[in-house]
Amino acid sequence: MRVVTTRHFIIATAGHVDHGKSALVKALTGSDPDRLPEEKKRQITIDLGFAALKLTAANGDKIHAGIIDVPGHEDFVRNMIAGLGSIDLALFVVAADDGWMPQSEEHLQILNYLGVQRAVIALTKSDLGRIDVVGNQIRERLTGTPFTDSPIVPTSVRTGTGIEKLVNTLAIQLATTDCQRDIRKPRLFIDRVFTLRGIGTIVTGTLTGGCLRRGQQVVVYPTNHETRIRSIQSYDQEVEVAHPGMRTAVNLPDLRVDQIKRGDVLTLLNHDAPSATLIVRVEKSPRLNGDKIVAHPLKNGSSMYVHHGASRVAGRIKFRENGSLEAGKEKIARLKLASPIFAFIGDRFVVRDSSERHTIAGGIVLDPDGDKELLAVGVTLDNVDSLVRATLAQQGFARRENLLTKSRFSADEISEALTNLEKNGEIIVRRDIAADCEFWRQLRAQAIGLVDAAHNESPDRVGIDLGELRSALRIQEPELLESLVTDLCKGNFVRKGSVIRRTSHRPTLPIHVQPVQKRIREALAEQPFDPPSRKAIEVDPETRQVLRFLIENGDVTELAFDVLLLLESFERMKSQVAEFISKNGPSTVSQLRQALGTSRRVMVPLLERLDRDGVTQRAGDKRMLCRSRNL
Ligand SMILES: Nc1nc2c(ncn2[C@@H]2O[C@H](COP(=O)(O)OP(=O)(O)OP(=O)(O)O)[C@@H](O)[C@H]2O)c(=O)[nH]1
Ligand SMILES: [Mg+2]
Repeated sequence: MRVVTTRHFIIATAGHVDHGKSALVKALTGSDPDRLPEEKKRQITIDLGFAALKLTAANGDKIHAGIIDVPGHEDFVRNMIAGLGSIDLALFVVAADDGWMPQSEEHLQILNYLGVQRAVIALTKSDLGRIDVVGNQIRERLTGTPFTDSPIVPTSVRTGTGIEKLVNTLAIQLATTDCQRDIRKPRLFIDRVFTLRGIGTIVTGTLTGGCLRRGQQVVVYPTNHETRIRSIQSYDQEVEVAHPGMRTAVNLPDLRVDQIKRGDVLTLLNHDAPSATLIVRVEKSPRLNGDKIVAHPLKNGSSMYVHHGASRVAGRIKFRENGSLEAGKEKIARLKLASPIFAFIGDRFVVRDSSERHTIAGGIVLDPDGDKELLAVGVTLDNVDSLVRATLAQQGFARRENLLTKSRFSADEISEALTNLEKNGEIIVRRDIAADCEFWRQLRAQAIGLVDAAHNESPDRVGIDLGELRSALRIQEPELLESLVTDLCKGNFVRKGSVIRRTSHRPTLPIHVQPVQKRIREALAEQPFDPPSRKAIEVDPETRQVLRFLIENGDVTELAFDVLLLLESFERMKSQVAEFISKNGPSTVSQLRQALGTSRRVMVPLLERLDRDGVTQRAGDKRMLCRSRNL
């Protein structure tokens, strides 16, 4: 037996004022979406209304659709857009007595800017005639849009004509619509905030990108309020989990109503943050022409309002290239917003003019953080491989865990893309780092150049210090340096401590300082167990260089900064200490000092070193031999 599944979708109405949207929603669902007293009094929709529609697909699957009823009046377009942030299908309404009107056109453009792909057209008030004429007019107006072939259903709430047909048409359309994807990055675009006595603050919105669960820790952007979900309702039912594509009401008792507003986004706690600078591709509808104000080219540097999700934020637009944006054209631009938004790559938005009278453009987010170079214009935003490749090509490299977190792809999908691209030799993946091939090749070549230069310039040095390498390469992220060094060490390089060198490199002193080496050795050999202090030996830059060489190569042992011994002296002292103690039992510093004929200055750090090396160990104020002694 086939298991019946329930699929969730969001429908929003659209269309000119008074064309019968709310009446149609009531006829479809039985509930009146106009809930405000002002709306009832004026018989007009002012703000978003909500209803639920249960349908059954031909195969028996249940279809659960949340309907968002929007206002048609031109004064409330901003409320209308807030309802459209993430819908699956538009119920586009045109009245038979009125035909195509200004907000029919404006709403259609808004749906296009937001990338809505599906619509069912209700030709309302069919009892008032002109079905054929208006039907043809609608068809003509939809030509060239994604709704070219969308079904048109004449309806009348007066006579009941077409309502059943409309229900069936919606069911057929939704049965072949893909459900919203679960990429484990839930975002609830909040469109209502209110309080219920005894329950506290409730926010409602359309959930996208992932699930929300009762009890989860969440954060509200852009205010960064962290809180916990006490309970969730969907279509008046308590639920444990809300899925993408559901109208969702969340109880957040720890937040006050005045701490949240429409347009905020509720999401899980994560490392991302909202941003006020975005790189976008912005377009002006080719449907705008003539000398209407809305058709005027959009000037570089214009102030405007950006509608994203349920939010509306003032901002300024700056095109990458000079010049204005004309109807039918698109440009890459930087948006600077008055308040940050939590956007992902591929999110759509609508642009309205600063007086909020006209819808003037729309676009898609290319880089939600706007701090990187612009994504190549030709990138396919809905292809994860292409996006990963382009992102790495643009920024050189990324830490795997930070790559494309603000995108419409899940962490698993991104990880899989990395594996595939690496397998095809299109990118480099090393440990926690993914990089563009060319970037990696250059970085590697630069690093090798620096190691070789260090060997050439200071043949007496073991190699180059990793800190030095990091700052010469201007690397900020320790993970990148780690991956690079690991990569180099798979080839002809070795790392010892914090130094990297060519495997073949043997440090040598330049000829002209050879006499200095001789002098130092003689000075240290004169009283081998109590040699002069470093200060006395290291009198100029040359002796400093040679001493460092001798220490790095192990010819001179550095007991303390100021106490240096020739290696052979150190070895002799070590065996004499061991011999003395094994003959005389545990001994004090002073006994050993006298026995070896040295000073406390040398003996104290010597014994500390022998303790560390596991030759001796403390026993009160005496030293005894270490049990598992390595001589
Ligand atoms: N004759 C007739 N009148 C209708 C029909 N549908 C709606 N009306 C009337 O048209 C008027 C407007 O209907 P609404 O449903 O409020 O229109 P709307 O599109 O929601 O309007 P806004 O939300 O303000 O944009 C009301 O007086 C309805 O009774 C219909 O099928 N036939
Ligand atoms: Mg209405």
